[in-house]
Amino acid sequence: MKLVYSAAAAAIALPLGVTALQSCTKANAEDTEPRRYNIVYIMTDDHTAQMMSCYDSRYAHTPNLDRIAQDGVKFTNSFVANSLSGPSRACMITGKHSHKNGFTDNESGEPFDGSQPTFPKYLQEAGYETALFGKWHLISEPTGFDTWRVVPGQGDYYNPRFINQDGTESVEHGYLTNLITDMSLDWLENRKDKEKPFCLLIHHKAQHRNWMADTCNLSLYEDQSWPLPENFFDDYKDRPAAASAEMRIDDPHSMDIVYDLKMLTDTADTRLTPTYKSFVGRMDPEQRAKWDAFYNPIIEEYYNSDLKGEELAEWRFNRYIRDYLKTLKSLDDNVGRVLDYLKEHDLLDNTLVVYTSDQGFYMGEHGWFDKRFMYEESFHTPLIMHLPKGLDARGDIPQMVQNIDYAPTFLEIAGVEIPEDMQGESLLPLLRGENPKDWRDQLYYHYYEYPAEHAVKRHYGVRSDRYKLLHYYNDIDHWELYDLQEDPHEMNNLYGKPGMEKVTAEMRQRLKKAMEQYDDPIREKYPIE
Ligand code: SGN
Ligand code: CA
Repeated sequence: MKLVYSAAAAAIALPLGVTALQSCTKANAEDTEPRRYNIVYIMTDDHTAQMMSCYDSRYAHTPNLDRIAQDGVKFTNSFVANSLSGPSRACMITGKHSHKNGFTDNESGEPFDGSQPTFPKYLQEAGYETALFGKWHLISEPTGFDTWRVVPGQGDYYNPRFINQDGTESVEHGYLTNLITDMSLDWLENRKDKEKPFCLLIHHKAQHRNWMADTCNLSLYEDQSWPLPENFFDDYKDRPAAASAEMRIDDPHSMDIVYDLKMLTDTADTRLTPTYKSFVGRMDPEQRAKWDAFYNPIIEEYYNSDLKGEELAEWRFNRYIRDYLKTLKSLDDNVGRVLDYLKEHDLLDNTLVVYTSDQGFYMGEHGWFDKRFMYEESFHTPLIMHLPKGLDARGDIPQMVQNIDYAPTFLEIAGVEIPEDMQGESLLPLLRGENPKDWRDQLYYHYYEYPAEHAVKRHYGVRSDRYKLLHYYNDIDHWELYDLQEDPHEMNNLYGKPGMEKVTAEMRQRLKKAMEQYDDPIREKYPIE
């Protein structure tokens, strides 16, 4: 059910707690309305919490992202519903799990049904001005935005193509992370009706594969190296789906020496060499000269070194981490530009700034890169927010939240009634600093893209604050159970182990409940007693 915003209607329709947004003074009529905060939603791609210094200090230094967390809030238990780009974006924009919004995977090529309700559409109806810039990845044209400009598919890091709102395609000169920010700030600066509240979605391609840094950042971090994560050489015991995945950093078929690690030679002929050549082929002569000047000595050293075994794995891991960090430098700088703009224009007090990613990512844990699994690293996604005046939470928020929660949160902020069929929960009580007693105590997950690149089998599962139960299905029928307290890296599958009967039965009931609550039709195929 939709409700077009009107101050009177909102005052009646809003849940009780929302009155906390309103000032207590009766003198000012404006104070009796909910504050319709602006929303700046920055979503990156494949940016994982292990690579943000406010979450994890081992690798990255992200001062601008840390500013958001320091002045605002950091969700320490933030998750996605389906750890893959398109599906994650569809969950986020609809507030519904994949089986409800219809966009279950990237590779089937089925476009997102843009005629369905989404939070930008509700916000538009409520008088917000809405805009989207960057990666969209839902195949159909964006709907619900007054202004949009998106990249085709995954987008290009260098001199990227853009799809314009009039259907034409154009190429911009420069580096994508800078360009998406330029467009976003330009839109903020030149908005037609500055009286209207706005909702701006800044969707970066960074940190997606193949981590091509801006030329100005290429030489960073070369003097640093990091040890392999403890479970890099995971034997995948009792985890056949993990064993058959194709995402190991030390597997040349999965992580390509040319495409991913940039070791191009005249005779290179790997699976992804042609794609890499097309990417570097986008550069202008000056960009290319800087790129080659940086990589050529490393390429020469690599092919002369004849590294093997663990030494080679370490070398590959460190090149991966460095490229990721260099790409991240642009991202952090550009988030800084947005924060500075909002500050300089006195918008921070009236704007909710959200920073998140379409999912988490593996940085060598289990030997992997990529995502997809319901294991913690890719099920998690970073979520930090700078809160406007009137929302008083600060510091870490430990409650379990999921990307289906963003849409209802934004609606509640705008004074729009949350439609009954939205499956997420508004985060507003948490942003007000409350500790709701009845907050959810479990999360549901369902991943569909198989057979496909990286060979991660279909699975669904439930996570409580301590345990996780997963079922891999389709061409396999395999269950896993983890005690996250005792085994945070999920190395020890307890399913079917003696002594686990009670926990298993409880977790199966939790899964059954979650599947019923979210009405996932897969439960008819795999009923739980
Ligand atoms: C591309 C990548 C994959 C990645 C998917 C999905 N291959 O296909 O490594 O898992 O995107 O990523 S590449 O050779 O094209 O780089 S997602 O974030 O868009 O879901
Ligand atoms: Ca992604």
